[in-house]
Amino acid sequence: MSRILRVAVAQMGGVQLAETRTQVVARLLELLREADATAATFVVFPELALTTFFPRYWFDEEAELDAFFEREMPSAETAPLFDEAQRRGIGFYLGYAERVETKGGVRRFNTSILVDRSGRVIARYRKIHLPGHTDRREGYPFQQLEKRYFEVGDLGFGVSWLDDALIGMAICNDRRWPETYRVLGLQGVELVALGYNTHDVNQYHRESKHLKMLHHFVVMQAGAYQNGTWIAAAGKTGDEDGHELIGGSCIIAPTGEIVAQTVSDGDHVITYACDLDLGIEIKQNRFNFEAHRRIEHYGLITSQLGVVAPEPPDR
Ligand code: ING
Repeated sequence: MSRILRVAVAQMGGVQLAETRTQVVARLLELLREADATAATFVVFPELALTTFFPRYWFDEEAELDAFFEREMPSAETAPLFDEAQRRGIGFYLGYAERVETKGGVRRFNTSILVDRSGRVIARYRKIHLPGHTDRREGYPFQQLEKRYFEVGDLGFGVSWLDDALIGMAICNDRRWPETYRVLGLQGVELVALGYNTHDVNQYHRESKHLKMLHHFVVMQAGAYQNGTWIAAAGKTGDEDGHELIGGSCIIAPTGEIVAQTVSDGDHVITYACDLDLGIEIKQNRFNFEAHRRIEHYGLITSQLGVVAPEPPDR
């Protein structure tokens, strides 16, 4: 008997700068109800789901920046989402900006959590691949200051059992790096939940919308197939204070096929009955790591950071 997990991807339209946490949580609650109406038992919300994508803005004052971070999760504003999910017996992935006070000082991460169907946080992930820059880029259409506002995640890529599904987490730019999926794949991941916020234009060079969407999908389809895992990707999409975020929220099978995809750029739920055993055949044959990988030849992947190429022959 196959293990079927009814997964919902809860895509959000833009979160405007002026929207309060309470207003955003009301939208998340509506998405949760819509997901429940499709009999989903696991819902994936986007990256930084509680706020606008604030790394597009430069902040001089720490207090201004901290307004976008959560000091506790659940908080008073987000507790209704946890309560409603627990009442409906639904687990979820939620992306948000995490602020932690430690003996060594304040730390800030681009974080996601995995919440089980009893409303308990069973796993936390802190984004590892932070794109963008730390300095202010005059003349750019928007800033991309994740490297300035967040620390590199310190929890690695992990997997957790949510009922009988082995779930891993990633966030946005992580989806572009094959290492993300392979480290999760080496832990037997069956579903990678990820949220993203991707502007539909690049800061520094023109790129067609076609290419933006091709890159968005191809990296996840490859990651799914090469590791025999499902991927559920929830975007924050559409207009955010005059900036456009791509849509393309989707659910991808371990075969690499896109089985469900949004065609809008607003608040929208797509659901699919994911057969978690679909990946077994791929993991036992085509990508049977134990039988086919040759780690004795992969040393450069973890020992060398950047490219080291031989000089070209004298011409
Ligand atoms: N956003 C973008 C992403 O990886 C980006 C940044 C866009 C990097 C396009 C490279 C190319 O989708 C986040 N939040 O990581």
